[in-house]
Amino acid sequence: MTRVTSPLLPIVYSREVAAAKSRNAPIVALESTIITHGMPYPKNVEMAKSVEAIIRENGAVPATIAIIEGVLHVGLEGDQLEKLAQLKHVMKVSRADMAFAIAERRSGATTVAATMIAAARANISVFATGGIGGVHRGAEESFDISADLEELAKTPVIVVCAGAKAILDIPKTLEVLETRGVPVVTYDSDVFPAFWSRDSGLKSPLTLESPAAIANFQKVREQLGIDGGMLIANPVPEDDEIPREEMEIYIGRALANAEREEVMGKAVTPFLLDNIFHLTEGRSLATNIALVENNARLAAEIAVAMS
Ligand code: PSU
Ligand code: MN
Repeated sequence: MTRVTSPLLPIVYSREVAAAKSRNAPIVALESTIITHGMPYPKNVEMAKSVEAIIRENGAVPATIAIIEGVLHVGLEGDQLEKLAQLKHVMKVSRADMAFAIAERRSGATTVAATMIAAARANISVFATGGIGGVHRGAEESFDISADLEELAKTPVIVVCAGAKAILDIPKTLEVLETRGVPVVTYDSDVFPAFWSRDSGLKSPLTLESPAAIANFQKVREQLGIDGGMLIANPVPEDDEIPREEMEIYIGRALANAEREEVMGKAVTPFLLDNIFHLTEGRSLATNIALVENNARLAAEIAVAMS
């Protein structure tokens, strides 16, 4: 492990990421909440390892981001990844509590928002995940809007996802992204995807058909002095999708369970994902893994095109 001290917070890089940084090789950031709060062990660590391998196969270097006992890690060694995937009481860390986890020497898994903050600090501009957080259904009552949206508005990282999780209010999520000036680009399709399904029923605000076009779009944004992030939505492969009508049934039940059990705040997303996993008898997890792998491939291609 190589310790690199900056004028700001010290970051510990994995050997592989430190080497990639020194030769200016393309790097793709990965989040860790999806590992600790999004999938059960051991599927979570299998997913994390296969996603890293896919990024390498496509010419980039993976940097899984997490806080381990108060230290911000960008890139994890194999044993660290394995340990993280087995942790029972790890914090789910977003912008609000990222510094708290570090100050209090806790371990924390980074959400999309926190991973973007760390990636930007490490000069990594492409990040692959499953689905971003967004405006929850019923947000007009609960005010539950993911910090991921605000982070996309201000932090200059390209986030590759499979759309917004269908458990959310997707039209409202797109409205907030538009208001906050975040480009939403669907890869190779006119329709915005809904995580487990290829079609959310909504038209995509923008469409691009190649990693080179995405890299060029980002270049022009920079030339215009437009900062902040951009969202690339990559539809789940056809063979792996669960159609929207079918997902709606499970989502309806999961939302009713969450309401009955009065689940609130940051527990909502992990609760719904776990509930849907059981309701679909594991099918949602297979789809989730397939879409993250698909996003890792595209993110690596974009990182290569930008370098
Ligand atoms: N996508 C997944 N699984 C997950 C998440 C996303 O496939 O577990 C996580 C991400 O870390 C995302 C977070 O940032 O859920 C959103 O949580 P919230 O809605 O509480 O902001
Ligand atoms: Mn929330």
